Amino acid sequence: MYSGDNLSVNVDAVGVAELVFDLLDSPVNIFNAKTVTELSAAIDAIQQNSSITGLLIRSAKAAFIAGADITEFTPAFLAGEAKIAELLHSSNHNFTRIENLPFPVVVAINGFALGGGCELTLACDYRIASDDLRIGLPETRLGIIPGWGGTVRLPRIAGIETAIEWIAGGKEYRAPAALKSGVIDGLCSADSLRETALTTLQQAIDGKLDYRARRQQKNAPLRHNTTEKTMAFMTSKAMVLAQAGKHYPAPLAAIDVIESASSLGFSDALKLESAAFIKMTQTPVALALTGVFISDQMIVKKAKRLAASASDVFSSHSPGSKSTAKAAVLGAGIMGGGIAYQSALKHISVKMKDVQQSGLDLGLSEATTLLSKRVERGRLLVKEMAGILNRIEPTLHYVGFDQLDIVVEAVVENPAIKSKVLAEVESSVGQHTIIASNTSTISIDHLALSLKRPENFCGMHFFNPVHAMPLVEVIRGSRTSDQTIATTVAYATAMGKKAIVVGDCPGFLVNRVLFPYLAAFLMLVRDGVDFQRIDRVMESWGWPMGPAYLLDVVGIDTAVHGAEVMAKGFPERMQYDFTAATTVLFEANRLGQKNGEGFYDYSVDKKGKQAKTVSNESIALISPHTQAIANQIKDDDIIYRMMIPMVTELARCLEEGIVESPEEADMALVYGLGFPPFRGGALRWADRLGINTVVQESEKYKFLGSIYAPTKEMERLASNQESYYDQNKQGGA
Ligand code: T1G
Repeated sequence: MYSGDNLSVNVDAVGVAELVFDLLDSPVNIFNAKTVTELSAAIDAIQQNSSITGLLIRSAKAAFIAGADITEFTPAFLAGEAKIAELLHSSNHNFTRIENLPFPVVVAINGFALGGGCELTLACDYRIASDDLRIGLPETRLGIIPGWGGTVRLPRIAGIETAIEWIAGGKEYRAPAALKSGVIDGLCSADSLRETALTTLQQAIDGKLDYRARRQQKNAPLRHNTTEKTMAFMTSKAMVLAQAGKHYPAPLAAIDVIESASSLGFSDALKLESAAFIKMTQTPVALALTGVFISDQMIVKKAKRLAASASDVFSSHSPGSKSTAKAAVLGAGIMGGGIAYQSALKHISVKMKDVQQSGLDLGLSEATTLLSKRVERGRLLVKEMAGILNRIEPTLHYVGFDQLDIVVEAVVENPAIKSKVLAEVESSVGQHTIIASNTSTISIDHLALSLKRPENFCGMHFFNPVHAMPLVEVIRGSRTSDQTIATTVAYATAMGKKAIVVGDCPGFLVNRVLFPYLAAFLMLVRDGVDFQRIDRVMESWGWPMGPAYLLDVVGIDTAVHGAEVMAKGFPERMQYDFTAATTVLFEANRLGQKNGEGFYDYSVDKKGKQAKTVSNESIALISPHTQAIANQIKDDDIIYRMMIPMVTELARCLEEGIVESPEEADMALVYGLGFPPFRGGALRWADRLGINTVVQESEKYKFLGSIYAPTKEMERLASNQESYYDQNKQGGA
């Protein structure tokens, strides 16, 4: 009856129509502009056919619909409010037309039904889902709110509390939770989904189910009494503000819409939603978070492509399947133990070698603790725990190393010790075994000097704690082969990590840009700015922790050592010509959280967490090395003085080819350092400010040292008013 590239409609002999989504040349169904247009034409055809008695909507793909096409967002958001209103209207008009058809509409939902995909299901009369359902409204995670009736229909279908939880939280829900909350009406196996949905449709056609009553409920104001409503909104707003924080306005905006629209009929409520949606699209946060989504997809895709060219031991691996890969980690310390745990968790058998039994015991007990926490949180069954632990094989010897696909060296960060261990392991592994060094600063080319097969060697920089930090930097030395990079990326991906390939230099990408930021901090302290104030300012700017706190968490000794390596690598920029607060603390044996005292003092609180308190001792130690020249400094100056060296070093890494693209550069900071996602990355932040502003600000601070000197490319971009991101695609500004 209707046949487009992305969807079609057929009617059977008794008048039951089926609208089937099956996007051409796309692995998932999404609402791109073409699909919206086709849907409109399909509804026209349905409306014109008087023989139809009921409509079933379903997908021919492995998932239902993953929402609006996010790649179309930035140009749409930048096109202005009138254009966005037009786009909203097209889909809303489609959905209300479906909702008002003169016969019942049932949707069969398989797999993902997210964003606009979920909103389409809400416009239908009955929702039947298969067991693999993953449904939700993730819009607030993109800095916007549902725009196709989600804030209006969901509270009217499932109640205010559920709507607030789903929309403000932006999570995906599995079938049992969706059924319990009343969002879906029935559940069945994937095999019987179409039949079950057709049966429901027939019951509605036969008058056994009152679909008209459902429509009435969706069109009317919400029925809760006023006190109940007020309470629900007040408590949820307080909770959301505490959770999302001031930098993420969308969740609160969504609750405001639900609240204001609750006493209105459908079309007025929808107008409110559209207005609020448009407002959110004009925030920098929406552009940044949309950009982060697109960059993330690009990185995942690039890693998948690389992994596919690797030997198939890792690339054949998919979640739940048994990997045939054999890996090993050398050193059962915090990093080595973490790598072994993460491998085992993701179904990869791993040997964990140490020189001491006590080291192995510690590595295993760490893994056990992490697994127990997962069990406590309901994310793992006790019976699965033993299986995971059994995948870690502790050993004191190199027996069986000749059979391995990859070995990760994770011994102490000392070039001499690492070189010795690497040479030793190379003599025990097979000709094709890949050796990766988990180093945070030491040059891969330097470490490769101790090896006979440098082509099989690369860096694999994990971040601490391994299980929690998404990033793995895969470092290509000048003699590393493509195959080595591909297999290492495949391993990192199979471990559930985001792999970004970077070039070899001291600190690689993330630490190379972190150290100038930390140097900026130490200069501010030298110039008399209270380190607690700097922490407050940077945390309020969006960092998960300020620089002093971060240094305490990393370890003052580690930071001092890292700064020495970086100063040697980049003496023209990264050498200090003053006594740094970190050096003073290190000499006083204040090593940070690890020994309970650093910039701050630490004690274990009731929940077993390290709580920080002001330390008069550290202040007394540091103050003789400070000069009160920055007394008048404003918060904005602190931000510029901290951020410009980071942006500049990141720009330099991009120019030198240490990292291939602005997307990877920015996402490495988001995944590896917790750079605030709502700012979209350091280069995107610079784009937003305007590179000319960054260059002008740099000028003000150049007396502080060459970490503030803009690169040639930054100057070029500034004078041509260009940016790192293509404004129309990725919305940098
Ligand atoms: N837009 C554009 N592309 C998308 C997409 C989307 N919504 N969803 C998936 N893709 C692409 C993805 O980039 C990849 O492309 C391929 O599909 C397979 O995805 C008005 C405002 C659905 C959980 O936030 O979370 O609706 O790499 O490899 O791991 O209210 O994709 O093959 O070229 O990630 O199985 C709300 C976003 C939009 C969902 C599947 N929707 N997608 O994960 O496969 S806002 C979302 C995802 C909205 C209305 C509004 C995931 C997935 P390529 P994949 P996966």
